Amino acid sequence: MRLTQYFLPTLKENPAEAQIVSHRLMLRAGMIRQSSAGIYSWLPMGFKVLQKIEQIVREEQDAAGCQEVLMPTIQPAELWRESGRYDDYGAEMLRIKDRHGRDMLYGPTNEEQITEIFKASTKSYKQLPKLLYHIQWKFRDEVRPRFGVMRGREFLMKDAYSFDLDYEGAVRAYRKFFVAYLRTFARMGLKAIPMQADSGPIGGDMSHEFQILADTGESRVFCHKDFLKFDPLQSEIDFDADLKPIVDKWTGLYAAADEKHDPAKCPVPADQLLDARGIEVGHIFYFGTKYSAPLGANVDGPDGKSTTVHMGSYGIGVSRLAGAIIEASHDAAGIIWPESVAPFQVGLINLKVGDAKTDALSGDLYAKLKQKKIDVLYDDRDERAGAKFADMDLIGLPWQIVVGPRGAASGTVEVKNRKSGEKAEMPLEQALAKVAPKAV
Ligand code: 5CA
Repeated sequence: MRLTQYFLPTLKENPAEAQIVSHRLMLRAGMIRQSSAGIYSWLPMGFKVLQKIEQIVREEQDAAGCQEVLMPTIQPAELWRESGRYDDYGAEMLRIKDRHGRDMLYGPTNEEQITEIFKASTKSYKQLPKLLYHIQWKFRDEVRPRFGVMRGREFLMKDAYSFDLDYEGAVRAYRKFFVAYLRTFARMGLKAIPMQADSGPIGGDMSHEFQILADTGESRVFCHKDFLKFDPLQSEIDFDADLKPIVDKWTGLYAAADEKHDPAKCPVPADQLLDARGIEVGHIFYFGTKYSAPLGANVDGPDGKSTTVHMGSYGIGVSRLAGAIIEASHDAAGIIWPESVAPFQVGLINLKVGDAKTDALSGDLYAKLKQKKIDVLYDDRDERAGAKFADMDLIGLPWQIVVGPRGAASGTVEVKNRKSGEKAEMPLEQALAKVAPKAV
């Protein structure tokens, strides 16, 4: 993509309304634009990141055996009356009437909707277990929408639902999501720590929230320092195998959010306890028959008797993750994207647009990168070098290749790694190999 053609409305100044760094940087890097309180448009670069996050979430859900569906954003109130949540949910739920005066709502979550879909077609235990998910916009009329996309009113969530014949089956499903979540966040370069949690309005008696550590996190969290040594991507996972050992390893160490932490009862010695702030990026729940019973989701069991299915639900804050990743990975100059979610892998800077040699070398590199299917943003603007460097650091692409008149004369370019800050002069072919070692 040529920057002269790209829609990237960056800001020079810090926007006054942004209280935390990810919100500031997302606005400054032209990723999002506020529409109204807690509701955002995603501009090309922000949308690209959102789609990359979504794709990692999707791949890990699929790997765990979960099947993707797409449910509507607008739901009928009847379903929520059946579960009893229509009144319970309170002012956070956006209620709408259609032209016939029917009560509708903009879904804050989809337990009722998915249970209705499941129940319409599943009659026998032989059709179980089933794991279904979708990635869809939600609306919650939060009292205090803030921190940009981190606590929005409209936000993108991956929500998955499991259906099993009994408690044991539901625990197996719960573990699949638990492990898939560890992998999902690790692939985004995040250290996510599962913590026992309250289940809030979703209900249920087994629940973990996944918190990533970042100074600006909304909640204070406490956990054993050894968590930082764990690597969920170390080995391949067979999701059909018994996942209890992995879950036991991750739940065996102490971790608790503030409201669950009692210093007097904490089993971890002070020198091994991490006292940090966290951002909740995922939350999983087992709630048994809380929805299946009132909505009548029953199947015939092996003994021929009608049995109410056991359910769980499993959420990931997809749009929140865009902000959370920035909170966890930035410096004074801007964003530092992990490669897996970066909007482009390479930023190519032509330092002297109009100079025949730098234009030719930059154009050649641009073509070669595209040929290798490397996503590249080519800064072909006629701007000062300082402004170009500042913008490129702000948007935080993993690699920068700088083509200047001096290097162009000898056929060399400068390659900079955004994260380490390391810079080196090298010939063009070597630069290509450096920024895209795996490319064909
Ligand atoms: N039905 C369950 C799981 S499918 C559920 O709704 N869980 S939740 O309420 O915990 O939300 C799941 C995830 O969505 C949270 O962990 C958080 O990462 C994200 N999330 C929740 N509220 C917001 C919000 N207002 N803005 C952005 N992300 C949010």
